[in-house]
Amino acid sequence: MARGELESVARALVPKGKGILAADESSGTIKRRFESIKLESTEENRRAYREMLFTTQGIEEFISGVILFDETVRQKAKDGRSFPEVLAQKGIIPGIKVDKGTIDMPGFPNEKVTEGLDGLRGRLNEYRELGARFAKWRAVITIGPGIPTMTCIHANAHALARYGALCQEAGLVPIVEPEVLIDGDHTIERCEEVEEATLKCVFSELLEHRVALEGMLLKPSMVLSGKECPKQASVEEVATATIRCLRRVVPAAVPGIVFLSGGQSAERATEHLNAMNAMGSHPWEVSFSYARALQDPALKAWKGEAANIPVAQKVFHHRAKCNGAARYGKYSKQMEAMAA
Ligand code: 5MM
Repeated sequence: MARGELESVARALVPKGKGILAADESSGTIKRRFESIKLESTEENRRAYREMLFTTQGIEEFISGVILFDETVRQKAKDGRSFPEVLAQKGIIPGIKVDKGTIDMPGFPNEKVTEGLDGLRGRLNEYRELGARFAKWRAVITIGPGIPTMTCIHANAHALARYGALCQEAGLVPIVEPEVLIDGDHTIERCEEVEEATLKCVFSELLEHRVALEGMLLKPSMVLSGKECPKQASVEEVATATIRCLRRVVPAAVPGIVFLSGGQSAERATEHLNAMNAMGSHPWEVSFSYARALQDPALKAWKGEAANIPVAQKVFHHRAKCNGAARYGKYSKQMEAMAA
């Protein structure tokens, strides 16, 4: 894909009113999600669940792209169409998670590095053939006593840049996801420091590796108080700190920022996105690439039962619509009340 095409796919993923559905849970993660509804994680249950999400009527009004997992990109809907075809026929861009998960970083207790660079060039070419037009790689940064170390931040930033360059070579838009975890009792101020140091390093590596910033998207975590922090920041404080931090370190050449939800409740993730967009215009589009915050209520409504598909799709449509409104800063609690 020429550079111009990468740029137009990147921009097509972040139009006003829309964002990305992350449905790229790997086998271990989807097993944990299904355990919460007491459902066995069989290949057919995973397929049926993804079909329920992807065939929700009208979802394309709020969803620009969907990130798939290796198994899902090869699966089919009941009518025989592959999932990438189902999505593309709705005008939704199919994407693919290409990292192979995290491992403990040797010599650096409680820190992680992401694997998956070996053989990546070949896998990217295959995913493009299967219909993917963008990709995603997640790095994990943990806050704790004495961590993160700059060595861990640097190792992860380097891998993200290598991945980004390979994606662009293969004609796939890279979504670069450095997740600063919400786990811990750290303050929002500490989170902001770590987020800033991480993103500074990530963009320095991306530039070193000649990744075209116009043809990529950033998927960061928001600047939040740690889950166990006694003082939880308000919605306004989170929005202000997150935008302040991103404005310092994310070049305006990047077309969009697509946040992960990272364990926030579905409604809180929508409120935070809304508050950021209500602050006014920003150098980049401020959007979403949520997994749990889009899916959790629908998963609970579905419970693995075919009879619950209509209600689960209604719930999923509602969450997508709320986040679509948050893209304009026009979400309100009334939207939840009306749907309830
Ligand atoms: C952080 O996880 C990403 C966004 O999801 P949330 O909005 O729930 O935070 C997500 O794309 C993530 O990468 C997958 O759901 C899980 O991936 P793994 O590789 O951990 O199964």
